[in-house]
Amino acid sequence: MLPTGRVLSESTGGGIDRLTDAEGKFVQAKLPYPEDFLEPYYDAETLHLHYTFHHAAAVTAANNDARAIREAVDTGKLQSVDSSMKKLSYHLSSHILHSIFWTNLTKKKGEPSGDLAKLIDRDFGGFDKLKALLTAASVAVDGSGWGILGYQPYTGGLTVLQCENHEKLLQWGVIPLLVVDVWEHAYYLKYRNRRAEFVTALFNILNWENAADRLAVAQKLAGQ
Ligand code: MN3
Repeated sequence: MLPTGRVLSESTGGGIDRLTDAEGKFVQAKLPYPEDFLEPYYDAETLHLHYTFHHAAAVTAANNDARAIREAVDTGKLQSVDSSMKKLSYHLSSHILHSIFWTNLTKKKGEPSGDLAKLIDRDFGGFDKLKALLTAASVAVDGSGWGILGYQPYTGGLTVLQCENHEKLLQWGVIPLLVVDVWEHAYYLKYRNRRAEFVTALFNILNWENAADRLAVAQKLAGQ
């Protein structure tokens, strides 16, 4: 099925992404489009490597981390469990953000509408200003990380985060709506060292309908 913007899992009744199977093991959802779907802005080779190796490795590692924590609990050998907890935070956050990232991309250039556009106007002063802020946050990440537009249920508003690695510099509770991967693996084949060019290009394929769907789910979860 090709993405139309309505790509949240039907199996969860349009709720938040389900990242595990029935046994609770982390699993990678299928890409919602063919690997060359986002050309020329996002090239097929990068997408292939990114999804098949980088994202998949995080899923495998998160399962290993979760198993190590469970074994430590079962055996009472808790001396080094903190290391597994740190790794799970890193790998599961990678799995969550990558899973969202694929659904945040589409072929059609668009802009926010409806409630999402209204909140963007209220919280940032308009789409152009949000675009400038999200771009600046993404381009300026120290090392590897993400720019994130999220919904903060404790305030009922939108927020832009600059996330280092996959799990640092966050606010508790924030539900990501739209995420920009600025790890070098996300762009280096095509854009080389030109991260800003990649982020600018990405705005041609951001799926604002998906972000709007995610806002509706986040507000529902928050009871707002
Ligand atoms: Mn990545």
